[in-house]
Amino acid sequence: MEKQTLSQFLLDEQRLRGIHDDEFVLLLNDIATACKSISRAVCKGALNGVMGSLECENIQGETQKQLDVITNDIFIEVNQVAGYYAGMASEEMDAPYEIPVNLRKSGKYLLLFDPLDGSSNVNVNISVGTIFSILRCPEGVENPKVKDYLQSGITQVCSGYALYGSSTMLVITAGFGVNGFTLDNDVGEFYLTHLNMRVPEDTHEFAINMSNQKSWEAPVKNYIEDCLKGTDGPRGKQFNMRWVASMVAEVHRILIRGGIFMYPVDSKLKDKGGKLRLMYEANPMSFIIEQAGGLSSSGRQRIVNIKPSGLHQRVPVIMGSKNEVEMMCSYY
Ligand code: AHM
Ligand code: MG
Repeated sequence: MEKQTLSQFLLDEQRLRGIHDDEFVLLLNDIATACKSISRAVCKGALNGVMGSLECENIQGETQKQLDVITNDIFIEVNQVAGYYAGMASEEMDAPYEIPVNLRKSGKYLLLFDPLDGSSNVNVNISVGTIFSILRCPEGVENPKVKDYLQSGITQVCSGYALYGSSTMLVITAGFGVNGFTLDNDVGEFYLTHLNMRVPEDTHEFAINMSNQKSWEAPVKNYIEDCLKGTDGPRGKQFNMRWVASMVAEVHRILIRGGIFMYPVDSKLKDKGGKLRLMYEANPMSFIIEQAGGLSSSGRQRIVNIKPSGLHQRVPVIMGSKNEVEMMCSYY
């Protein structure tokens, strides 16, 4: 079979399945262009002299890396030109970004993103990624305010991530399954390589930052304890553990071979509500995982059902293989 580029794939879906309008196909091409550009910036590594930290912190009080800011600018610049968006919001910006007046074209959508997730890994040459979520802009709103962005994950039109790993990949869903594309650097195009990705329902692999163990809440402690008992314990199997500290890499591994990813709330994070951000990380990744047949929960409810109360809100995250997430949540 001929190799299909991202655009050819989307146009085929439009023609054969009647999904996506022209604007949506073009909009995803712009997302892909921004990710290609970020991929180049990340791949150049120390050659560009931008691997260090900046003096400033983002709204979450985290020290920003130079690349956090550079990739944030790339994502805005590439995606604002065509006029699909009424506004944008990012993990790296305190307030929503207002589209400059000369570029405003009554865009239908809102773009939310984390331009460089896992950026603490960038100095040590470990995979990082970009995560994005597209929402509809409420009808009649031309200059969206924070409240216009506070929509539950269930309303997402599209979400996805780019993984800058040993190869660069773009994985997307628009509510019709999940498909993965690999960047051919010689041609500068994303090609379809992973059609209709499905998360295996069972797993014996968990991903959690074990160094937080003493601060977890009881259900998480009990669940992990049972996993660690191996073949003699209640789970009756030997578990394996992985922790990249890069959510995109973790979720991608789970899409390929199954697993459960957890960033629970712990006593250190209690006031914040968790570590991961609902709008930029948890919701877009939940949409992907659920579309691939997996589950995503805060432990107490489906993440995409959470009614957001703030743009930078944090939530506990448990996602991955269906049967394992169900098992984990039964400990709550
Ligand atoms: P970031 O958006 O500031 O990079 O933080 C999110 C990242 C996730 O990719 C990853 O799962 C987690 O933080 C790692 O946390 P820890 O440093 O506690 O291992
Ligand atoms: Mg992040």
